[in-house]
Amino acid sequence: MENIIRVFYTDGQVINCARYGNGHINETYLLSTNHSHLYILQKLNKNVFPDCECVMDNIIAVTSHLKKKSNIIKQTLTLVPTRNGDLYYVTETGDFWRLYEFVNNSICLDSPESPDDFRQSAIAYGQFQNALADFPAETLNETISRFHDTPSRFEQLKCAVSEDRAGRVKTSRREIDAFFAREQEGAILAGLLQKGELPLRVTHNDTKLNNVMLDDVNRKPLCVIDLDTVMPGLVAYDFGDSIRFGASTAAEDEQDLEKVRLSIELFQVYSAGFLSECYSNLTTVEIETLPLGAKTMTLECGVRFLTDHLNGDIYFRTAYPTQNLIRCRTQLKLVEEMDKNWQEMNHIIQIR
Ligand code: ADP
Ligand code: GN1
Ligand code: MG
Repeated sequence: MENIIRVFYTDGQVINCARYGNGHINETYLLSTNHSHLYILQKLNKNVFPDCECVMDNIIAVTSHLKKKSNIIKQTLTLVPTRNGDLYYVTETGDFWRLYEFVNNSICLDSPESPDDFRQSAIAYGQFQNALADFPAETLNETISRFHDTPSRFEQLKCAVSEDRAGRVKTSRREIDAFFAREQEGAILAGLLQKGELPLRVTHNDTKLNNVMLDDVNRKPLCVIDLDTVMPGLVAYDFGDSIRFGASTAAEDEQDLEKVRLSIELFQVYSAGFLSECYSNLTTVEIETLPLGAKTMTLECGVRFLTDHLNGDIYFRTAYPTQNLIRCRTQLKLVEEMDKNWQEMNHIIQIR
């Protein structure tokens, strides 16, 4: 670690380095220096990102665009250069490391402490959408191929079932059947995209509540982080993934499914916050398909957790062997909750 840290041009000497955050993908460390300067050091997950250079090229381009939009957004992630002036470091073994300025005086939440926290995250992602509206989407690399292509995620699940690499198919039958019963439903959004009824935009694609930093005093949006998956996508992906994670009444890995509900209040609050920022830029079909985005992203994420469980937990970071199975169950429960609240969800979006 010391050799990695020394590569970067820090303000003062690094006196502490510790694992940090609850992300499922990268290795994240908090660094502090004897000048009381904080940084976030990350090793990219090269198993998840086959071409880390493409990821870094996107981030450099997107952050430099966002920095020109101080009229729309407050702060943008800032990469700290190496002593050679590069914006990331590649080790001899091909690992990619990067250093970010820590977003000071901020909070990062795994669940909203009040409906207003969730509203503020919606405003952050809505502003992010606006700030990238004039970014040349065709110049972005696809950092993970077919990331939100739900039918292709079902194909990956089929492969995982037939390979049964971890010998877990037998004990996951109920979940496998439940997801496949919804395969057609999961393909509706992709079908609309294919028919040209929905426009591709530059989207974040991983809009969890813990990928936005709020001001720790006034709790207003400060900075959208985790830009590894910024790529062309549908607005419904960004809206939907936020609802999936933040409008649930329980954690993604809650074992007691009784506790997992869709909060209609949080759905309403997020919809209002998000649309207050980007309503005028969206087409009617985009707005109408936001609830479908929530259901599709939840279904898709459940499929991804189950696939990883069957593959032996090779993608998402896990703390125990059934965590991905438990995660996929909460997603299934949330999809059922969305079925129950479907009319209400659509009504909330329509009355805007
Ligand atoms: P992952 O892809 O693994 O989710 P993230 O980039 O989201 O990685 O980082 C993991 C966590 O580290 C975030 O949820 C947040 O708590 C913290 N974090 C990341 N970047 C910053 C930053 N620039 N300032 C403060 N905290 C950060
Ligand atoms: C991962 O990186 P993180 O923890 O913010 C994943 C998302 C999933 C999410 C589920 C690159 O997000 O797609 O929705 O876990 N990111 C990647 O919690 O796969
Ligand atoms: Mg993250």
